[in-house]
Amino acid sequence: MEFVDENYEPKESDIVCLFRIEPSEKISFENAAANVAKESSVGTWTHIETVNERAKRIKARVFEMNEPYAKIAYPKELFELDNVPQILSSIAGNIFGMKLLKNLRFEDVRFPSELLEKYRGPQVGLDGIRDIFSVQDRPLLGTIVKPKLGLDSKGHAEVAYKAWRGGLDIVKDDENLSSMTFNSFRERVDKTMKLKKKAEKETGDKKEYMGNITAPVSEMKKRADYLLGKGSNYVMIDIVTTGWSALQEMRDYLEGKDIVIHCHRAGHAAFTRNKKHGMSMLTVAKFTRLIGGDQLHIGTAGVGKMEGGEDKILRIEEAVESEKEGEGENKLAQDWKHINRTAAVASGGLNPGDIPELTDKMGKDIVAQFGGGCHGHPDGTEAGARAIRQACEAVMDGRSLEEAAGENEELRKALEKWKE
Ligand code: RUB
Ligand code: CA
Repeated sequence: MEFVDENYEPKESDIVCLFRIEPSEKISFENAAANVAKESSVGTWTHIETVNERAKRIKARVFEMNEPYAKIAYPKELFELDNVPQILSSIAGNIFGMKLLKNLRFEDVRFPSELLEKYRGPQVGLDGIRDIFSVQDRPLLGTIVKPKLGLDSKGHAEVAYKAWRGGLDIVKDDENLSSMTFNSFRERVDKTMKLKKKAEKETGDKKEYMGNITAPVSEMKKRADYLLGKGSNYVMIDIVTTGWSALQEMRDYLEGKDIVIHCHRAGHAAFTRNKKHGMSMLTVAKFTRLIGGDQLHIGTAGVGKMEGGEDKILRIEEAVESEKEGEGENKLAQDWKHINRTAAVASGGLNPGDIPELTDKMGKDIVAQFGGGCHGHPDGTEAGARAIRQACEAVMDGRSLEEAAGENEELRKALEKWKE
């Protein structure tokens, strides 16, 4: 069986993948690419007598090589189209461990229409999220209650209340906060939702709380229902640690409930960070949008505490927020058809002084989150939230932060604390 065919024209119904391939010393690039196509579709390491006509027909084909990149087309028959774990067991499975390869990175993917049709995508999506808050013309602003762990449910709710009062739209749990001995999920939800309503009354603005429901799936369902019962429009899930099957199951479970799924990506960098090996965050983002994550952490172009090149982050933003991705070299452009847009979440080490650069690069269609950059304000959480809101408003009005700081003490103190 031949796995390289540069004359092959990928069909609309194929899944197409872009890989970055580094062969081991023993073999050529072409041979390495052929082995990726082989092991990820129908073949194995040696000639086998059981190969039938179907296997020959549905094998994957390397159809374009631009060393170190290769594009591989996978006929749809290789997949159970509505089963993301199965799809990834093929195209992102055994191949990463082959001795014939020094490094292998799954860079990009394009889904065929027939596959898109099997998925619902985000239920609320970026546009629906903007409608929840009636905020169209600025980034949505949020905070993560800090310390990550340590506060009891009462302390948690009070911090959340201060952040809302100060002008933030969204308050979220941290990725490792679920139901703790000192801060149980239900008690936290009760107290936080109560103060959310109070903050809404006092400010006249819509506020939201993103409770972290991360747990085994059966428990996540109970926790999602609990949040819904308390009037929440949001759930938060750590999608890497809970896994693709969990996200699929939860998206199905929440169908018709008009709830936003906030996807935290804690753990992604274990396999997305190495530029030569693993799977790109772009690919993670495309699968997340396909399944139906409404909000996804994608990084903070140019600023912040987390690793991730600016170009890569802007490419991910395109993948989650555009209706149709633009064509380009070493790129697979998706037409998202009926799939709603996912809101890009910029988070990780942000402070109010970062807002000009952040919005200049990522635009205003982001959910910007500030943990330490809110609660670390010298005058506390409420002042921190005010400083964030003041910075955001100044930037949206085309004014410099320095100018706005002249009129706003909270912003002035924030800039002073976090100046480089
Ligand atoms: C941010 C935080 C989030 C990070 C994760 O807190 O707790 O978990 O955004 O990183 P802080 P990423 O604002 O204090 O840094 O968003 O890159 O996945
Ligand atoms: Ca966090």
